[in-house]
Amino acid sequence: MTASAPKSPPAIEAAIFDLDGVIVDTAKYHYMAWKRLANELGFDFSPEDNERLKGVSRMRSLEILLEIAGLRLDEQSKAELAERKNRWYVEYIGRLSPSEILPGVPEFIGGLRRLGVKTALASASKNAPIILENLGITRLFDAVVDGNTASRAKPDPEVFLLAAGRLGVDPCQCIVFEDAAAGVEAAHRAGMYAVGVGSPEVLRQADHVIPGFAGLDPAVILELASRRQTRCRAQ
Ligand code: B16
Ligand code: MG
Repeated sequence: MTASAPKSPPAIEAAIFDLDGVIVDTAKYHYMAWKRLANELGFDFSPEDNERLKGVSRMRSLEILLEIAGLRLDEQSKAELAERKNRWYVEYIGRLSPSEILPGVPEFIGGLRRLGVKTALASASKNAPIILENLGITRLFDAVVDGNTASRAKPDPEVFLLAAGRLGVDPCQCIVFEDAAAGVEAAHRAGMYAVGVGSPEVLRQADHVIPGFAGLDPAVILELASRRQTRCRAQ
């Protein structure tokens, strides 16, 4: 019996992007709206507290805010507060313009698409479609999966698996770009290669960390991910 040669990992065929913190910094608008709500309720909410809300669903964010204030409310009051915060947030993001797209993002995604890679957006935000419209980049994505479609929050892998399904690509041939630790964990649980966007201290579990997309060559990242992907079942 001859020993079979080790199988090389399949090439990356799709790239899946988180929204807030990867494509655009909407965290500052979430912060303005949560702080306004906290102030109305009689307490303060700091930028450090806001870090805990990144990548977290709207309802879970409210629960964290209330935990910080030591407040316990019934479900109906929580739903009303979340709705009030969202009205302010939607007002703020109504003024978003293409100038707020993070540096290098359109060039990087455009480059991937020219190399034949499919692209998807996978965000916890129920406002993702309006944000993409206001930034003028809806056309950069073959599929959009957001908080309206996915019911389970990251680190559950649902949002990424739905995106891979929409693109018709095996999860292990997908690369994910994420700024939150919970998102990196979700990508790994989906069997995907995870690139952290931001600080290596926060994104310790990522397979690779980049500070941002400016000047980043899509071919180099694809080559790296294709070579290092170890989560394919048949490998
Ligand atoms: P919405 P991402 C997340 O976006 C934000 O990081 C998080 O702070 C926010 O609570 C969540 O979306 C839900 O947003 O209230 O608009 O539905 O990072 O998953 O793109
Ligand atoms: Mg994010």
